[in-house]
Amino acid sequence: MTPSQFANYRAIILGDPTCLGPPTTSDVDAAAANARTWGPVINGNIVIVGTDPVYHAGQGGDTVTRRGIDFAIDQVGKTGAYITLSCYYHDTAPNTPVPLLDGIGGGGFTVTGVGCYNDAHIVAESPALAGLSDSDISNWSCSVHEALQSWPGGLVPLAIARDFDSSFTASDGTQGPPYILAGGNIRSFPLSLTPLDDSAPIGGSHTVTAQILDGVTRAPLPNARLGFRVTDGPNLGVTGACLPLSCITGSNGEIAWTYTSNGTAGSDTIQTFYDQNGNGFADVGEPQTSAGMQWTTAPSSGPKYVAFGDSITTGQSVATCEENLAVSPWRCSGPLPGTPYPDQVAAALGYTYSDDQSFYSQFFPSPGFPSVDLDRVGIWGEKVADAERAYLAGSDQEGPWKPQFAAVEQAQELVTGELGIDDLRFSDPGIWVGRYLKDQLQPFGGSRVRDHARELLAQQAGALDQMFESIAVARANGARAVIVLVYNPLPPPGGIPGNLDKSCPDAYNIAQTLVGVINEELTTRTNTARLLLADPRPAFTGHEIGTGDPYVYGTSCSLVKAAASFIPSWVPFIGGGGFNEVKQAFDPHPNSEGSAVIADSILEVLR
Ligand SMILES: [Ca+2]
Repeated sequence: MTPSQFANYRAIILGDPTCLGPPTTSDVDAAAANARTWGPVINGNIVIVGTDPVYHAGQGGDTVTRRGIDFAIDQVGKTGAYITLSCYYHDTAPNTPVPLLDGIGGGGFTVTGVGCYNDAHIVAESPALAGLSDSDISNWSCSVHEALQSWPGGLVPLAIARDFDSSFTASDGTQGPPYILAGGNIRSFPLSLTPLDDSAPIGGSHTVTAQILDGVTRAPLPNARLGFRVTDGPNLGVTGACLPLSCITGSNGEIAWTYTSNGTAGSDTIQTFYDQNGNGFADVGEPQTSAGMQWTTAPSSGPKYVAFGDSITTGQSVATCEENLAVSPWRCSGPLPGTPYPDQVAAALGYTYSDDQSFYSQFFPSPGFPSVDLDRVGIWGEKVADAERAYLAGSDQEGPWKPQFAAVEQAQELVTGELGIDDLRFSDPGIWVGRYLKDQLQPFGGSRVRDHARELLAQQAGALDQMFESIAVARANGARAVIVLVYNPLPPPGGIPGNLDKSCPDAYNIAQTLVGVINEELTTRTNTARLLLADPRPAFTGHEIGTGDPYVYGTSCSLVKAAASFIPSWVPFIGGGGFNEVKQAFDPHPNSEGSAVIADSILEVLR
């Protein structure tokens, strides 16, 4: 199942199979195998139980199960979780990781066996254990099978194995490792923190508010000195500020504490403690509790729409591409003969954009940029290998403009694009003629073209990984991402009635093989990453090179003519005269109509 399928459920329940284990059961092992798929989906109430309430149904366990499941499903439109560890970790060694929980709240749970422990104590208020008292959950023989030693900051101990050890001091000052954790609708008592969990882009500040109550009267406790610290995560040990500055509570029993992210993404655990002895440390026995904070890499501002890719994206044609790397990140300067598809998508979605090609050439890597909604960063002839190299270097090889993948990571609302077809030497008719055409004429023609294309593609697996990782960053910003499949610009055999050029079917077959290999790869990766896929290929049918109403600039599918020109690439030969005419005749780039149908294929999947 995919994350979105898990997210359709009201709760994920991994119940107690009546004290099985150790070891774990096959059902739980199956859940552990894809813990990072379903775990991050959980955004509702969570309860994690380190015992076997089903076995003890008659001793209060039935209520624990019912309350826990009611709690998990309580938030409409969210996915909660009720998970028991049953007896899987009974008598296990200290600090044993729990792979089953790796996807929850940033992961990092460890447990220890506690023998057969019977002194259970509730240390927070939550519907997850509503109506139950310490005596209801104690003396089950055994009440506790395993206790937690580490867990993400957004979860709060609900019940502890009191006095098993002094590894943890609860919000009421009692000691012992927790064996029931909860997240969501829970408030530790009498010392609590809000918000219990939050997230924000790196670099910002975050404020938590602690409140301490009188454990008996429940009235706010004044004159209490509270301490704060980040005990785990990227901002471990950070200095923050209290309000009031003294960190001593007033009549409302509250202190706010603010700290600033150091710019590293990750999950912080923020602790507050009642510093009863005033030594600035959280001593054993001083009430303490914690909250979680997720720092994300999402920038606080960036373009709404980033369009990456190769020359299909740039809007140029062979005829108008005046190669000038000094001034143009699109690799071509000069007027655009057609409207690039990203501009058409932007217009349809109401994004503002600039037609001024000089604008991107002045685009240095600057976090403050840009002021327009569309950042069209496709580069003529760009390979995914080029894009990866530029990204890793932090600057483009050919100019001062921002690497495409760095731009992708800033997208706030939408990313579109594709790369990779040029890695297969699609724009290199020299290899078509020198290698592919020859192979095409072999028995079982085409398979060697495909094998070679796959070989070339396999060499770029890491670059494609980077492309999809950068898209994942944009996804974390909240952007949608659409991968655009590559069309075949050449007419199929018989596509041009009366066409007598015998090389056209070979040219078509070679192109079809190359396009097929990259599209297969892009489709697999797009589906794995759960992105959207736009397929403009059907719209190009009947509008290929040489047809009456072409959506591309080329006019001839004659590979023989292209061969005759010994074309090194689609970029025009400077001062090339007749060579340029042949290249123009074979030009595969989309004209305005071609760009329009690509734009339509994107808009269709966004609806
Ligand atoms: Ca202290």
